[in-house]
Amino acid sequence: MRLDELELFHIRMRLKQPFETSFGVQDMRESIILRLRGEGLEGWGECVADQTPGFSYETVGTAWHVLSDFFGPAILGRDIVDIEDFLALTRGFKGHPLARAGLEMATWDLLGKSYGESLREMLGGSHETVQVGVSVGIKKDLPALVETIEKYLEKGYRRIKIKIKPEKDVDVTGGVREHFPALRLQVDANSAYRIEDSGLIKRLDDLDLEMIEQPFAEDDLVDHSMLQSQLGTAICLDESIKHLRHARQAHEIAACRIINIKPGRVGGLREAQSIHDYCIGVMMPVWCGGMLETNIGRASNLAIASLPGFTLPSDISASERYYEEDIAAPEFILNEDSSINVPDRPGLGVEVVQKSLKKLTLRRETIKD
Ligand code: OSB
Ligand code: MG
Repeated sequence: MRLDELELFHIRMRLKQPFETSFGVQDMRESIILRLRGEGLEGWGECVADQTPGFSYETVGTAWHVLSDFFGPAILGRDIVDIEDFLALTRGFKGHPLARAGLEMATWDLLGKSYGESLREMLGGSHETVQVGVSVGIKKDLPALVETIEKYLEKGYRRIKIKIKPEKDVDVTGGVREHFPALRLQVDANSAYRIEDSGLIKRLDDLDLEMIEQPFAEDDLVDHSMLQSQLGTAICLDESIKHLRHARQAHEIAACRIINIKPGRVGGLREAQSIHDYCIGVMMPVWCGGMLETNIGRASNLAIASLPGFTLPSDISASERYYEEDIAAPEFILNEDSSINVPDRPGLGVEVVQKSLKKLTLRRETIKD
């Protein structure tokens, strides 16, 4: 298949509720939607870089630059048969995993449509539904947090993750545990602590948490290992794992017992699949993290989370949790058993709603070979 044209759409969408993490509050989310054309077909992708470098050093601006000046020109006018061909064309470039993953997603969608295979089938997914939970942002106080959690439990979610940051950690988490003694509960610090805070983190150890996600900075693998050796609770790494080799190194020095796989963060679905395969081999459970995606990215996350090693509930909530209006259909709904169905139509299995995309687009660029 010859790759003819790439279009980038810088979109901005208002979240239904502001989402607060240790690195900031977000009420709008910006991202880049990609349309890749070839053989009369179109593949869609979503780059999960945000407007600010809070979660990752990448932003909409840096991703736009590398997609438009490097990644796009490297693949346009070229013929590809499978995803390996795409990877070979972009292998010469360093870094920028979020940008790379957005383009890889569009390529998978295009290949899937051309071969008549769903992304789940192409990746080797074994489940038709994926167990999911909700990631709840930081709230102003404990009652507000408890009320939010109650609302999600009523909707049918059976696993809750709460975001924590200094001053809003042990007491808040302890309060939630008191209200919901049997809840599958976990926390995510998004790198807000340092090794000096180990005493504080250890106080979370008695709260019967499923895991403590990314307490330290992304390049602090050794410090995570020191902390893990002093905890009964599993550490889960998110930001720290950007390659298969990070997963291997984290396992070898026991820096974590669980990995959150985000295809964007690791540069794409192929790398996500490799990490998954490695984790199966060393019996490390994995789950799929979220980046407040539109239904395009959500379809991709569901496909990867259908692989057999994804044994813990993923941060993939129903569409209605995120935006008033999405840019792709159909919307994803929560099943009674706290699962979401994996799309089974060719490629990602979602349709872009042109009217909504147009309305939410701030800037657009077409790149031809
Ligand atoms: O650390 O998992 C994270 C959202 C943006 C950036 C980082 C994270 C998150 C989430 C949201 O937790 C999960 C979702 O998409 O529902
Ligand atoms: Mg996280």
